[in-house]
Amino acid sequence: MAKSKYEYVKEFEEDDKLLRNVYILVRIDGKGFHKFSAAHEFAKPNDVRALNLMNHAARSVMHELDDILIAFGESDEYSFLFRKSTDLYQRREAKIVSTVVSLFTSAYVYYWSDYFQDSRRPLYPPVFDGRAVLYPSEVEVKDYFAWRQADTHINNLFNTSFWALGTDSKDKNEMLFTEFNTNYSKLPAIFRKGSVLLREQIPKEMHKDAIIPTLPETLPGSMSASASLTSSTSSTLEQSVPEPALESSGQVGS
Ligand code: DGT
Ligand code: MG
Ligand code: MG
Ligand code: MG
Ligand code: MG
Repeated sequence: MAKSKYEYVKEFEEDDKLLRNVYILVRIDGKGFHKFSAAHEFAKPNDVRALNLMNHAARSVMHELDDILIAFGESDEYSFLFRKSTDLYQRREAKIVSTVVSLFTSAYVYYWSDYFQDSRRPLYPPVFDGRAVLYPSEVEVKDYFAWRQADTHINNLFNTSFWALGTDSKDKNEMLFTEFNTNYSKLPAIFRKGSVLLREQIPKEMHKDAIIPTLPETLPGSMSASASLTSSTSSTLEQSVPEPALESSGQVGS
């Protein structure tokens, strides 16, 4: 077919291919969820329905995009790590980020009523933004997840104390325990540590539907929504994220 005289406009599109052979990390975050959580009366400081809905939306993303190895979620955000070798959309940044954000958002709305059973849909359309960051090695990847999980912990300790005390406090753990009968370390792990989704290695010939990522009950180390959490964040990630474990079976997730 002959080129139309209009086709030159295609030349205005910019090449946004991401560097090859490095990890692609996509993080999405709810826009204005301070307001969204108040409008929908999320429980304070943690609403387990909202967190489980986030996890379900992230599972949908991992189900669709096979090259995501691990995902970490907390609050109104989720991080997705792609394998170094991914050739999804020839690594075009806009295509990758927009697909993750769109799929996450539509799943969030689609599954809303499964978690908020007293309402058919949100009061207004939730919005998520997204960005891609490149990390050259496992060192940065581990530190990235350690950073996000430290954020979970710091925010949760602050928020738990804040809502219990009505104010900040010097010795939060002690006050929570002695005055509010709350043992911080016994709070649900999903509140203190966030959630991890791991892709389990399965034989190639199995149908794609068989690999819907699940939330494991127990993970090596401490990164789990429900397992008992003891070791430090960084040592946990060392066990969960090194490349051999990501690229091969067995070490993580099952
Ligand atoms: P942004 O991201 O700059 O558009 O603004 P926000 O308002 O989304 O702020 P962000 O992302 O830094 O903080 C997340 C907000 O969502 C924060 O105000 C707390 C709220 N949020 C997240 N999860 C929960 C929850 O489980 N319960 C309640 N009550 N609030 C939550
Ligand atoms: Mg923000
Ligand atoms: Mg936000
Ligand atoms: Mg946020
Ligand atoms: Mg098309």
